[in-house]
Amino acid sequence: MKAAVLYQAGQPLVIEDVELDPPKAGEVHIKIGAAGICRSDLHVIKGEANHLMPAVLGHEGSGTVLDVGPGVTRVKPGDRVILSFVPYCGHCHFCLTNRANLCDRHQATPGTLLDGTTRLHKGTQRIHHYGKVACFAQEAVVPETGCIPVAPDFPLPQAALIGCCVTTGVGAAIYNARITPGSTVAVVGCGGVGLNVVQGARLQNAGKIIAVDISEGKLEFAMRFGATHSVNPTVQDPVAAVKELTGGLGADYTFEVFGSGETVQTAFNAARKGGTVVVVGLAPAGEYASIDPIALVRQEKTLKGSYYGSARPVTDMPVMVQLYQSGKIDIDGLITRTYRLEDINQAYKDIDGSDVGRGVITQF
Ligand code: COD
Ligand code: ZN
Repeated sequence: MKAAVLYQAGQPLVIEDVELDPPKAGEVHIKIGAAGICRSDLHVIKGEANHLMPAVLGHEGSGTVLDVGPGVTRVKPGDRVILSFVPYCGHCHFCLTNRANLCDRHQATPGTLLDGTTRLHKGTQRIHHYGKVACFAQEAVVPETGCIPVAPDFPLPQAALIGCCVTTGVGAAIYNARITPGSTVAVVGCGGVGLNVVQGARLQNAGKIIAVDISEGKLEFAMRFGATHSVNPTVQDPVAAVKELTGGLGADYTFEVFGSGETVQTAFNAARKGGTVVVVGLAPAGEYASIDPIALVRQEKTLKGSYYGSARPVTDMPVMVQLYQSGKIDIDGLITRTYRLEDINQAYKDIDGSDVGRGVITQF
């Protein structure tokens, strides 16, 4: 089958034939239907995030079950599924305490399936699976716990986006921050994930939602997704602008949704006394944010991370499906460009385009 393989950071992805072994116990063989172009893969492509190579990237995916390995009970051939990039073991401390997004076994097996081996290879060379999804390919083998069934007619691109940007962004707003009605919110970075933080804040009935982004196009998107104000840091100081829009206080909740030390500082400094700062982005390895410890204590700010929207994929992704189907969140409006798998390098070149909400690969 065809896959986009990353051999070395800084190099383009290579579209080529690779071998995919059949699913083992507890695993599922998937025909990929859609794969989103998320910045997290780009962090790996650029070498800003470390990963075992060679690797098939792609962690925002959906598809149809082709066949299942021994013991699989949750899905059967023909089922349509959202793929979760944090499948879980069900036995570790975090799974047992309702935080499966932090599963120990998942984190201890980067680049492989949960048993520590790969199904992808090219002859004797093994190829790693990014996020246990590896959906920049025609097919994938994934753990059963990474499959969330949807109705047979649920659209595959929308299902893929629920697999990452929707759940990560909306979840950060509703499960992690638990934004309260009428409060003020600032979202630093309004790409695919940040726009979902914006609509998550709208869903929580936030009073003011301030979008902060260096791209005018993304700011326009944010206004369509529920932002009430926009701030461009290339034109004005973002911290001063957020303070001015919040009566000099700073925002009740701020979100960092780009992944850099500088934007973490912006989010921290733009929060009011007693405010909550939620960091969603992963800054490049080795980069640090400088936080004033005095401000942290004397201003009683809360600084917290959020991974996968602090959601429990198996129970919370169906919630996202419901929110979409009842018109409470917009996913259609995010999908601005579709691509063929062979055009994936172009799709990553387009990611910063002002008219791009989310690119999606729909032809494999
Ligand atoms: N100030 C404000 N906005 C900025 C700045 C800045 N200095 N620099 C860039 N931006 C904007 C860009 O213009 C863009 O609109 C936005 O930030 C980023 O959007 P995208 O679409 O490129 O990125 P996303 O939304 O696909 O991904 C954002 C993440 C933060 C999720 C990603 O970058 C990341 O850090 N991922 C690692 C965390 C993780 O693993 N999450 C789970 C899988 S996604
Ligand atoms: Zn992602």
